[in-house]
Amino acid sequence: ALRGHKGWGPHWASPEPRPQYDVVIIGGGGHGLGAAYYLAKEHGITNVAVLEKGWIGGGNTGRNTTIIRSNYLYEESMDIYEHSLKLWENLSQDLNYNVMYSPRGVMMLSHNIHDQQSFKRHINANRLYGIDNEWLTPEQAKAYCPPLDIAKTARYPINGAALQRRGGTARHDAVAWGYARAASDRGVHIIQNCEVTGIRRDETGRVTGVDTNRGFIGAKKIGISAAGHSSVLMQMADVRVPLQSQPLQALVSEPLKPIFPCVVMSNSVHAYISQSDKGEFVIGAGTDQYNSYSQTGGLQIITHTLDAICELFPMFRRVKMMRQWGGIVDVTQDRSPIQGVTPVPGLYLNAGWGTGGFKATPGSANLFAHLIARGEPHRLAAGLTLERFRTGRLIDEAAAAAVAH
Ligand code: FAD
Ligand code: PYC
Repeated sequence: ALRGHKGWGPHWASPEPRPQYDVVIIGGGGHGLGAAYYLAKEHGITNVAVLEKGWIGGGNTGRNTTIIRSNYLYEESMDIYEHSLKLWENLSQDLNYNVMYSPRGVMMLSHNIHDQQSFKRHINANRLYGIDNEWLTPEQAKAYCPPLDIAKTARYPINGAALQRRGGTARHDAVAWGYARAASDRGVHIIQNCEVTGIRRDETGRVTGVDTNRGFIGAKKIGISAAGHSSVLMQMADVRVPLQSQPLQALVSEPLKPIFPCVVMSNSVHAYISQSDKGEFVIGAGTDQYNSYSQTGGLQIITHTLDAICELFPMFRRVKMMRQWGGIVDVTQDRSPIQGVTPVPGLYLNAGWGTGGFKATPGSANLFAHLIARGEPHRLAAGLTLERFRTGRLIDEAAAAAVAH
């Protein structure tokens, strides 16, 4: 069918780097590309380069299971994730690029009284803050997701579920491509195969640019949005950050006819699943339990995850798996992100999104652009700075992260 489509140009330009930019963003994932787009669109700053060591979207943006939701516990989190969810709702129109946002509902299974109490606490907090989230009985959960086994004799019986109906999924690489095209159209330079190897500063300590495998590139301001390599890059500016990098894996099945209408997550048994528009089951696991920069991950983790999927949905026991991969997630001790200024003048950090930053892509990018343009955090991200690790006022979202760490 594609033979009829001739003369399609590249979606974004691939220019040679300029010697000097107003802003250099390190990392061509959704967060970095999105920040460049919003810098141009909302702040009129177009002398911007996004430097990506591989190909855009080749990091966690193109490796994640695309679950989108805003059902977090604390106001600092609800602010940014709900800001993001609202941007998702209109993102395809904004970018004129179909990111296939599908609000099919995210259902989180409760297996014991502890889960139930925790989910109800989240539901109450969300509803008081104007965010949709509701409690379902096991029968209501099964009506929403017919393949679910709710037998009391099941290996992991469920006693209810929390449902966010506005949650859902999107097409991950379309998010990178859509932001790249829209940013490039506004004059942003997207430079792939350009690895940052050093951050240079002047005698006052202020950033002056970056060393790369394509030479020195000058910059008045630098934004780091490099997910699993955030601490590696911050080290180049002599700053230690409270982040650990761990592999997180996912896998997909052979394609099947549409059978799975929503997203289901179970934190207690460590599995989450949805069905892509191609028909594949998209399945994810908890993180590997040790730090690593490997994008492979341990086989025992996904074996355990598939055990759980087969127990929750016995009808899937004979489905074959097709592909497995890993990404490197940057995890903070409170499972909340870091966005803010750093001790180095002109250097801004967006990191620590760990296992849950895909859903945050538009919101985080939008607020990171504000931070870089204005030099101070947006009201909606004001609680997410590095400062909390000094004061001890942590934002513990371990339960809402919903992925075993
Ligand atoms: P990335 O897309 O990783 O972009 C960072 C980029 O920086 C990379 O492309 C990398 O190559 C580049 N880079 C690194 N070092 C350098 C350097 N020195 N020079 C130049 N470039 C460099 N989140 C959800 O909300 N929902 C989910 O369902 C979900 N599932 C996940 C499943 C898996 C298996 C994984 C791995 C993650 C999942 N996440 C999920 C988390 C989510 O993917 C990430 O938090 C989010 O995509 C991070 O986006 P990013 O743009 O910051 O990072
Ligand atoms: O944050 O919702 C999430 C998530 C699901 C799978 C991995 N992360």
